Amino acid sequence: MRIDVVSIFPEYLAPLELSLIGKARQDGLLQLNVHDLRDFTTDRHRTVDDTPYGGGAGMVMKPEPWAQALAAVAADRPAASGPEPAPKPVLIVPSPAGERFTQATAHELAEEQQLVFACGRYEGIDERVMEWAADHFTVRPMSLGDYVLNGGEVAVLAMVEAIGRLLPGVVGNPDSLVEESHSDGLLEYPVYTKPSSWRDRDVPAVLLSGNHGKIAQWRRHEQYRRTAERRPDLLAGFDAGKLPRADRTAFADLGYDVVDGRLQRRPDSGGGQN
Ligand code: 6GU
Repeated sequence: MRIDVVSIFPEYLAPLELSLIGKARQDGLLQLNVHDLRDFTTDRHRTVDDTPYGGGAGMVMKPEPWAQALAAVAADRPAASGPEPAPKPVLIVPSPAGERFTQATAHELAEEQQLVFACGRYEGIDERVMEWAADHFTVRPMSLGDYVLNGGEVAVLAMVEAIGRLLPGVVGNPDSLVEESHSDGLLEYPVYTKPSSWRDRDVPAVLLSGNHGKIAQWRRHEQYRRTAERRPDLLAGFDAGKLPRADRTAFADLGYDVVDGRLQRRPDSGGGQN
């Protein structure tokens, strides 16, 4: 995969040289280039922003430096690998006004040949850039969640890590990708290591039992308990159609019944918090 990031703070992306993603770059699994938007300005002050039409607070990023930068990265793209022409690169525009970036999005984007990230600052990028870019890219404004960052750089660090670790060979043991939070729409179960007793706290006995069926069931039930407590919203999308009886009972104990293959919160189940 090839990734290009355009930013006015290229140094902000330095952590992408570390750890798993840095290793993937060294190993040639990921070709990642960071570009300084100011290199695509033509004025003496390397201006990238201006005041907003219609008034209001803050500054807006000017369109022309963005068009120059994006045209440059689109022109310098990987050659088609087969008889078909190379697909359009995906232009990801980090923004709290974007579509929500999820684990499913990460999987989808991990299949692409080229991703380009356009890091906005200030109040954002002139909207016409996204319209113009649609001729050269599949444009996807993306948000990490319902809070506001000062710019797209931190969001790009998060998205590149989430996508990069899904590329073949990046995570050493691919089994680690199977049993992690969100891989099955639920939160992950709690984990423990040695010593088995630590500061008067014992590891749950079932994990020391050697009974792999019991351990798998306990872990599933812990996933249900955690998800019901911390992220009850995720349970609405959970396929409860083929659950074993013990799992239905576990959900019943948490105040959820299975109705037409979906979990339904029992009205009288109290607690009040979920
Ligand atoms: Cl992707 N960008 C910015 N600037 N703020 C955000 C965000 C992205 N996701 C949540 N807040």
